[in-house]
Formats: sequence, structure tokens, C-alpha cells
Amino acid sequence: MSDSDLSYTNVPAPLQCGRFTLTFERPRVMGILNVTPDSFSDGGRYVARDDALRQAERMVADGVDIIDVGGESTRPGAPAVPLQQELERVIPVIEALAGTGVPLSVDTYKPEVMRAALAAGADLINDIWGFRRPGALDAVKGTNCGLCVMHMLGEPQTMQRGEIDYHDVVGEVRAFLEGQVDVLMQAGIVRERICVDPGFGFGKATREHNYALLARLRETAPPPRAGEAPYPILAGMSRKSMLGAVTGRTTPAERIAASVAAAVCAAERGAAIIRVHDVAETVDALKVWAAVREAEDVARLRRVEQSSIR
Ligand code: 7PJ
Repeated sequence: MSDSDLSYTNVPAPLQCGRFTLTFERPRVMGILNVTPDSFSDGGRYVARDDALRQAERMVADGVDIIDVGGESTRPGAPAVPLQQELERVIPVIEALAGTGVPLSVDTYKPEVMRAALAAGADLINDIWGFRRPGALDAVKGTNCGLCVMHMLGEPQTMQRGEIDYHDVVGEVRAFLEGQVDVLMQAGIVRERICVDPGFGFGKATREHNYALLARLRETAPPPRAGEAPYPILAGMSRKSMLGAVTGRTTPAERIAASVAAAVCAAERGAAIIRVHDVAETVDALKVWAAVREAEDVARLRRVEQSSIR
């Protein structure tokens, strides 16, 4: 029997993430908490702080592993949010959730928001720009927060408008992530703090590129050095248009079943963290997936025992 027969050898490396160390013997569910009035799927519903907190409480009850707080909608074409407004949306929510015992992530690319969020108790910075913007790296360098490095081609305001052209989308996304992880490590950030994300929907042709990235999800991460565990991969496909493209569902809220299917596909392909709107549904689906995985492991062990008796 070879090592690759044992699924646990493919378990992603633990992620050091502020107050927590996340391990990935099963995929973790990241719940999206939008505090933006213009976010495309549940826009305007959790503007008020108390509404956001109620939504967070519900996600905790539903079994969420990480809460991702976002104050600026990054859907294609969305307007940028002024710094002060983003701070006013995000920071009170972080402060209020810091005592809940759930790891807190902040979806931002603004260094000022990163700093304020970390001071308020955030554990992970989730940057769609992959810490490429001026000041972003400095904001996280001297801390112990986790970092999610995402691939994006172009900018949120324009990315789905211009030419989207890859020769080899998986290879190009991986090369970018490899280069950016290198930049972070050169700056002194240890690899234990880093997870990577191919950035579904961020400058990808709806069907062709997004599904290639999902099908070959493991290959999107930088290759680990010999003997090291793979980088944790974060996959965010929840309610996105790549799901609308194959189901014909034009409204994001109608894409829940499709999102759950995508989450299971990502789990099967090694995702460490799955970013979703619909926590309860995803947690249930992943429990079924994990039970199948466990039964596979039992069968595998039996075969090993049988072959050593003979
Ligand atoms: C992603 C994200 C994603 C990470 C958004 C939306 C757009 N962060 N923030 N990965 N997407 N890491 O949720 O539709 O895919 S905002």
C-alpha cells in the first residue's frame, strides 16, 4: 500500500490564526457575514449591528467554524466603499463577536481596516487582493493573524468586463499564489499563517475557468516542500454566477442547492475551508461527505489488515 492510499496524509497543514490553530481533518465552514447595504445576495439585510449579531449567533448554532465579516461588497461592478464607512460597519461587529469563541475573519483589502480589525480581536485577514496593495503586508506582518491569499485578475469594479484570458488557468493561478506566498514569507510571515484561494469568480470566465479550478482544486495551491503538508485551500463559490451558469438560476438566493453541491465537490478535492452563506445546509452536507470518507478509511484499514495476515 502506498501513502496516497491513506487519506489523512493529504490533510492540509494546520492554520495558525490569531487566538486559534485550525486543523483540517475535516473541512471547516466559513460563514459569510455581510454588513454591507449593497451586497449582492442578502444586500441590506444585516446593515444594523444587532442584525449582524443575530445572524452570527445563528451561524454559531448551525455549526460554523469561522465567521467572515465583510463591510464592502466585492461583487463584480460594486462601487468601492469609503474607508470610514467600512470601519463603521466592520469594527463594532468584530468587537461584539470577539467573545463568542469563534475564529473571526475580516474580508478587506484596506490596511487601515486590517489594523483596526486585528486590534478589535480579528483572527484572520481575508484579502481578495492577496496583500498586494500598499500597506497591506505591513498591517499583518507583526501580528499572529492568519492570512488568506486570493487570486484575482483585474479589479472588482471591472474584472468581469474586460478580456479574461488564460493560457492555463490552473497553472497561472498557482504561479500567482506561489509568488505571493513567497513575497509574504520573504517579509517574515511563517507558512503556518497562510492559506490560499483560487478566487472563484474574480476575473474568471464563468464556466470554463471556474470549473477547471474546482475540478483541479488541489493543483491551484503552491506545491508543499517534500515532507510538508499541503497549504490549506479556501474555496468560495457560494451563490456565485458560476452556479447560475449551469443551473439557470439567475437569483443568488435560488442557488443554495447548487452551492451545497459545489461545497461537497470542493471538500472531495481537498478544500480546507469552504466559505458559504448557507451554514446549516453546508454543515449537514459535509457531515454526510465525512461519513462516506470514514467508511472508506475503514474499508482501507480492513484491506491492510487482511494483507498483513496473509
Ligand atoms: C470570496 C471572498 C472568495 C475569499 C468574496 C462573494 C464575493 N474571499 N470574498 N474567497 N468572495 N477568500 O462572496 O460572492 O471567493 S466576496
